[in-house]
Amino acid sequence: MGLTIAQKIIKAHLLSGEMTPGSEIGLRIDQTLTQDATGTMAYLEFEAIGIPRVRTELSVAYIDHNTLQSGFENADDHLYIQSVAKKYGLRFSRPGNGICHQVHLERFGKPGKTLIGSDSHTPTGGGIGMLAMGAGGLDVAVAMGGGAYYITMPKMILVRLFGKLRPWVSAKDVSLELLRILSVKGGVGSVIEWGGEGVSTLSVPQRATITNMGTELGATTSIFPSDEVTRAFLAAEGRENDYTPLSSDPDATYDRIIDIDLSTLSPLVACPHSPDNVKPVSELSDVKVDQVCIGSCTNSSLADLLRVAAMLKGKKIDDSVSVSVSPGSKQVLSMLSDCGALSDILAAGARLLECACGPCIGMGFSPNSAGVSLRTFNRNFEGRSGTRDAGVYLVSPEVAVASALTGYITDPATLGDCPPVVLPKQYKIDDSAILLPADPETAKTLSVRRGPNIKPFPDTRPLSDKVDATLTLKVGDNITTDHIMPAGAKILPYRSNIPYLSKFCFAVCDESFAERAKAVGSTIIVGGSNYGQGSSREHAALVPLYLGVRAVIAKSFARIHAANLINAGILPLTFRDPADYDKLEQGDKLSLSGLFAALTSGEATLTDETKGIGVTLDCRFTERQRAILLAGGLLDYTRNNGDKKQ
Ligand code: MIC
Ligand code: SF4
Repeated sequence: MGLTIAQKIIKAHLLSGEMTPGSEIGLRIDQTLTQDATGTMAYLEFEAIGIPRVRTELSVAYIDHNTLQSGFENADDHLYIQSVAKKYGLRFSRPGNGICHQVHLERFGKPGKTLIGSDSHTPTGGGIGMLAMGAGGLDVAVAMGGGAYYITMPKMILVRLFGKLRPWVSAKDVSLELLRILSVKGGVGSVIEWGGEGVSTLSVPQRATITNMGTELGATTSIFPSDEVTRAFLAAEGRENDYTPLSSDPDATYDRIIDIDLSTLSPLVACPHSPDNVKPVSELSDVKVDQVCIGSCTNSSLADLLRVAAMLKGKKIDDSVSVSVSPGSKQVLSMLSDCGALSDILAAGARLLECACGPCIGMGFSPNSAGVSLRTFNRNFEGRSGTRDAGVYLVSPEVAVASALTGYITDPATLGDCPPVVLPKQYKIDDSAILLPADPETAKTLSVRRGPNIKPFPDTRPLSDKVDATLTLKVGDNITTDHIMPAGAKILPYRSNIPYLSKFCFAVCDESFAERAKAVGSTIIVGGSNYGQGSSREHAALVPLYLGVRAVIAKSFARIHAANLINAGILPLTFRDPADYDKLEQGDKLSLSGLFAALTSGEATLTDETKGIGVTLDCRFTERQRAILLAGGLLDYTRNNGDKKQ
């Protein structure tokens, strides 16, 4: 039987398991990436595993999230990561060099390779035919040490593209259209593969926008074929040797096929507070706009910003709108500057921010109170921008600029002809901001710089047979990791300080949660479906661990978060009958007994002591996951099993 693109890469990297959807597989990982907000913890974990040098083909540590240095914390963490990279054999991308996903695509990604990154938008690499997946920091640490990365063998969804995008319609609209069709949970357990004759009409930056936002569907990853368009992109980056063609077999089979005719799409907008709350731009023309942010790993390529510059050339941004532009990389910024496009952007009245995540993660440029912010980003979860009552709308660069010019959400087609953008035959290559590691001999003599912000990993404990706990928090569907462990400029500097971070756990939903959890000492959280969607931050598991959370019971979980809970030694359990969710109330005293037997039988009984009722829970885990849970988390499991000797 023929294979899909993802199945081919999986087959070539399979270390354990069967390629049957639903079963656990272990993959050899060729490349890893980290960013600084998750990287500090990932490298502390890597150090704790105790391996002298990374064992991947390539590992890169990027600094792109915590670049606002309003105290010593972020600067200290940068130095820590820089010193770790030098000692343990990683490349180090300096602050200002760009957003990890954009830089990795430009300088390091290779078709057919596996990549995991401690950032949920790592699937951006699927734009050049990589099997690129987001993972928790601990999983990345293990992979850096040469260990396998485990996922559930995904189902395959093929999105067949026909036709060609019309002027003013962009790759972002393709992503939003798929979110409209599938919702934020429609991709869970699947790889989204892009095919059909329309693929050849899309450039690599457009493909990367689309694979980037596959994350918002909950997909394991998204991937495009590697074809002549990929070759031309790699050649323009001076890396034609990294090209390999890659396509699915003609007789490959898919679990689902979705057809999208590119020529029928119109500009779309994701309204607050979810990326799947999608409406046509034409329905939103009454919405007054206060702020427009252009950038993020979704839409900050040279192609995107050349379009922005061409649209702004000779025009003025409306007085009522504040506009920021954050180029995705130093390469993009420098080329914009060389060709004069940057001057067009500045002359129109936009503010230039550094090449980093910036406003996307609430690192500055928060909107005014109750403000309307249009962003070319990928997430618009409540509070993420740093302003609790702001309304964030996700749009293409074209809609962003049109709206910045008029002050209202605007269909760019009303502006007349779409200015053409020509991509360069050659990108400007300057890797001077990517520092190389020391050679193995010198590395032995180097020490790691650890600032006072770095606090120890939270205490773990092996699983006990009985857990008595209070239902300290009950939440609804689609709870994001931004709810569980908010980010933003005020909190992000403490990503290596779990005790401090814990004060903000769930603050978006319930400000007193952290206090209550601490007071009761042992907590169970109850959630709805798709619990833990969004980012890969393992802090959304480590902080609950610190606060005494022993289990999360939900209708269903997002992939990376479920793995992070297991890695932290917290039980992710699901309701056998989702209707039982309604029977449990916040404040109830709960108990889970006979857990060792439950791990074997796959079924646990929760007793609600307050109500005097029992509820059946699904407790099915793979042998490896059971062993991790019993050991008290992946760190203890890895240490006990001597994975470092691999
Ligand atoms: C995000 O977009 O939410 C982040 C910030 O990039 C996260 C990682 C983090 O929380 O540090 C992600 O997507 O994984
Ligand atoms: Fe950075 Fe935003 Fe991309 Fe996350 S989604 S990596 S915060 S730009």
